[in-house]
Amino acid sequence: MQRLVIVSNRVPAIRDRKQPAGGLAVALRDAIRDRPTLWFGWSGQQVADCADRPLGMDTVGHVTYATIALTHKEYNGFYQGYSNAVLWPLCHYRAGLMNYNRHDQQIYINVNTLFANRLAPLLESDDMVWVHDYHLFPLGRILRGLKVKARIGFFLHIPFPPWSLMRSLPAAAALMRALRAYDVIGVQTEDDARNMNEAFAVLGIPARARVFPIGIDPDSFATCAREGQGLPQLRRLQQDLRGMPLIIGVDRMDYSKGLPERLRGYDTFLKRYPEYRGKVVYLQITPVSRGSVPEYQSLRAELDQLVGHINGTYGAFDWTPVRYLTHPLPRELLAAFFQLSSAVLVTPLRDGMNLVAKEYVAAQLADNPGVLILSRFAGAAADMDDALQVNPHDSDEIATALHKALSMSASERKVRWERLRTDVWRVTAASWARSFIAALSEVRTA
Ligand code: GDG
Repeated sequence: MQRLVIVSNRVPAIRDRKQPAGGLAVALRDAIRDRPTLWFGWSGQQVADCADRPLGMDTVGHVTYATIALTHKEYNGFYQGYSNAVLWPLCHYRAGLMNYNRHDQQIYINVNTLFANRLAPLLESDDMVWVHDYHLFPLGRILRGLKVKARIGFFLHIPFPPWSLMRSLPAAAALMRALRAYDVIGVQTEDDARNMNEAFAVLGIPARARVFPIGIDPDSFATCAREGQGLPQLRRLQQDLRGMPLIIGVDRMDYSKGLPERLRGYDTFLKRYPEYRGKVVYLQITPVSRGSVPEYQSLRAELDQLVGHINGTYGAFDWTPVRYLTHPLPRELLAAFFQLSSAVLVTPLRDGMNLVAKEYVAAQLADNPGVLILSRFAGAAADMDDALQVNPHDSDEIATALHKALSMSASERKVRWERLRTDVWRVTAASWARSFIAALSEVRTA
């Protein structure tokens, strides 16, 4: 069996190498179960200068992890700067939030070159190299420049915008040309593939993006929900609810997730349907992420303000309309909260896929499933017609969907959930990885 080489910005932390917890690691677990694998990427550590940074090597079973530290300067320019403050907003259709400068762009190229230089000597010609995400767009081209002959594939986890928007990135054409080095280019949805292929066509680049939608491991998430039933925090929340329905939201704190829009939707809901005041609880779990990028700091301030406004306007001495957390909860507890809730709000303005939507479906029980309220602009919406789909910019539509979800008959909830469930169990993390690897293994090496 050929060796698989995974390259991603972050490599699972040492404590997660036996039992992965992160999304990418969980997604790939099945695909690499019995395949010799090398996983290369950033260790998560920052060092003062680049003189002394050996590759960290650690082998667990048949997977070898090769990691490298970044300097503070590289972390700021490559990760916080170009990846998260230029490519992330642009790919989420938010060119106005780009914080572009040539200096960070050069550091981005430098770090991709560093990755390529350190990875190339580890590669063999019949390896299958699978590069992940926007941090590493140019990696394949640089590896080819180092005469790497192995097959190299690339998967983009986030959306890809139309060329008319993409070209606001000064180096957009170079970035597109770099993609040509990959033997297989994968994206999440038909929309993303259409946009990327349009850009290739405009630039006369002979490359083609294909769709490989990602999924979750639904059995293991359902098991999490079962295991969470014994947790004391679940019982405490249940007692606290005193029979009120629970609405839930779980998102990294990111402006792509439509959090202010969602809170405005809930505000409109309480305004338009006063009969729900004092009769419903909305729990929003929003672990802080990328907290040193300025846009994320202003998002946090906006959310603090909106939550305070809603609780101050509608709250009572014995009722808090929004419960808002900014720290992560254990996976089993999340899954158990999903099962307890009557509805979930997943309202990104743009999202590559959105795994929370799929996890919510996986956590439900057949006799009393909750309702998925889902933005049309999440990649997941393409295959989830039975969710209540909303435009997150329209707070009235969110309010109407909440009302519909909380008043929906059990039979309609079951019918919708059964159909959503079929899809969540059909396209899984394992099937995603298998089909990408199959596509890569069909490529003939040069
Ligand atoms: C990127 C793309 C694409 C969240 N809070 C907690 C927690 N989470 C977990 C969720 C879920 C994961 O984090 C988030 O995944 P998403 O897909 O929703 O979003 P991104 O992080 O933006 O992921 C996205 C994905 O890559 C895969 O290709 O779907 O579009 O943006 O698993 O459950 N987990 C725990 N506690 C929390 O508080 N344990």
